[in-house]
Amino acid sequence: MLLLSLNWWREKDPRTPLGTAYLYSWLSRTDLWPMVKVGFLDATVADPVTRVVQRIKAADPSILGIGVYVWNNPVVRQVLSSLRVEGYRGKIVLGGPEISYATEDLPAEFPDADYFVKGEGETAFEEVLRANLGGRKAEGPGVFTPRYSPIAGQAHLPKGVEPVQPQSLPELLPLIVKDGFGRIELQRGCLFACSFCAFPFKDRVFTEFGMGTLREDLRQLRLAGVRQLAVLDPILFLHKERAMTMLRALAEELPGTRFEIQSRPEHLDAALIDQLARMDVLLECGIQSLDPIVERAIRRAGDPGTIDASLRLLQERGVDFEAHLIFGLPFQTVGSLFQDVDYLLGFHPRRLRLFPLLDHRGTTLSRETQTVYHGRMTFSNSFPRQVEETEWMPRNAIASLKRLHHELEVGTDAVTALERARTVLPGCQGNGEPILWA
Ligand code: B12
Ligand SMILES: C[S@@+](CC[C@H](N)C(=O)[O-])C[C@H]1O[C@@H](n2cnc3c(N)ncnc32)[C@H](O)[C@@H]1O
Repeated sequence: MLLLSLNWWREKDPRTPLGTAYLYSWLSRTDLWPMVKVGFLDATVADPVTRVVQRIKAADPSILGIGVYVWNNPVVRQVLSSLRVEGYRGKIVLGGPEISYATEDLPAEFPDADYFVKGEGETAFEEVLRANLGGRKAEGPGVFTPRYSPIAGQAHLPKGVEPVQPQSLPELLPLIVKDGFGRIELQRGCLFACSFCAFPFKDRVFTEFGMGTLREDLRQLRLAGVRQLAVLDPILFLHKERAMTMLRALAEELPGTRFEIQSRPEHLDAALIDQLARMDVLLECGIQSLDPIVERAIRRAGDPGTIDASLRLLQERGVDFEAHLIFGLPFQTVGSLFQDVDYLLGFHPRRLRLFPLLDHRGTTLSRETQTVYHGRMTFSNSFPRQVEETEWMPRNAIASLKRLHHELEVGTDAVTALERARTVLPGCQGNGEPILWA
């Protein structure tokens, strides 16, 4: 069996993403292990399709598993159709967020696939292997053949059962750590339902992994030379006591390491910020918008007082943090966006990031663009589908904001980049009276 990843190319990324590494580590603990041979084929979306197809054909696996994400969706389709044209007869299994979030259109979109796995891949992929070995059709939660209808519902690990952490397997460490950089997942899912977000897994099942093996897993990462660790979880600070235990474990087991951790500022408190200040941390604060009208529209409400207090404390304690905003959201004007920009710059974040709204398939917002916002929001047709114009933000303003986005991403100083942007963006001085969100 071959696990193919088609990655978004970045120099620093380890060769194998955790999505497929988790499938391997799970299978390694099942009774199937002696009967299967698993290989990774890690390529990037920039690699020529013909080369990827050649490599798959050379391995000639009986099962080919692919993680489908927004950045590789069109490439996966090209790879699959070339593979079939070239006579590949093995079973093709697709999983990942683009599959988890899709609906009835899947068979038409990927006519060459044999199975679609929605949700957590571990047990569902195991079922596909068992079925293949037993000469039967795979079935069960989250496993669909193209003819199965409806393609709805997701696979999850049974209650109380946790995934097998890839860092616990020595053979995986060189694949998931590169030049001292690695990633770790400490919980699965997210409890929130922000309308724009395509966070796996769609049905909001949320599991916090137990801490039984945490320290040992972190020690393995230290032995593998990790000096920079990205924690993938969006709401790590939701439960403060647990978050504090995790932070202490990270700090003690991986001394001298820089941690990249996501947080909604409203989930932080003084004790957590104190602990963060003792560590080498980059906190990635997803703000998205602080305009109450926009927040209501995207189902993202954070108490402004708590957000303000957290940002103030982060600044005071010298914790390095990024602030993220999205532009092109429903009801968001240029004035509203810049009100947020100016407010956030007051806390001197290490980096301000402004993302163009992406229309991710299967999200509430994507559905709304076909209903309540029909004709009021326009997106590009290429992947990922980016906002181009909204009733509230003109096309030329969005085009300028995309240039600003790129400038900020390549590290242009925020104040300089924003000053330039302001000269071409009408309405960026705010909607009138400054609103004190706090
Ligand atoms: C690491 C990461 C990246 C890396 C990419 C790494 C790479 N391999 O190329 C980087 C930093 C480059 C990146 C970039 C982007 N990312 Co990103 N990223 C992530 C992140 C944080 C972690 C992925 C991960 O390892 N998850 C942990 C594993 C265990 O979960 P998983 O991947 O979903 O895998 C499980 C299942 O999906 C399934 N599965 C996965 N593969 C397979 C394969 C088979 C065969 C089967 C059966 C099952 C299966 O089983 C796995 C185990 O249960 C996720 C958020 C998250 N926490 O998941 C976002 C996420 C994947 N990214 C996302 C987005 C939108 C982006 C960007 C477009 C952001 C932007 N605005 O530019 C860019 C892409 C570049 C571009 N401009 O197009 C979205 C994807 C939505 C989608 N539909 O694909 C996510 C979900 C974040 C979000 N909430 O919006 N990203
Ligand atoms: C990987 S996401 C992490 C999101 C974070 N968990 C949060 O609190 O929303 C990183 C950033 O991508 C941006 N982002 C997420 N979904 C987006 C979308 N649909 N369109 C554009 N940007 C998006 C947000 O600014 C977010 O903070």
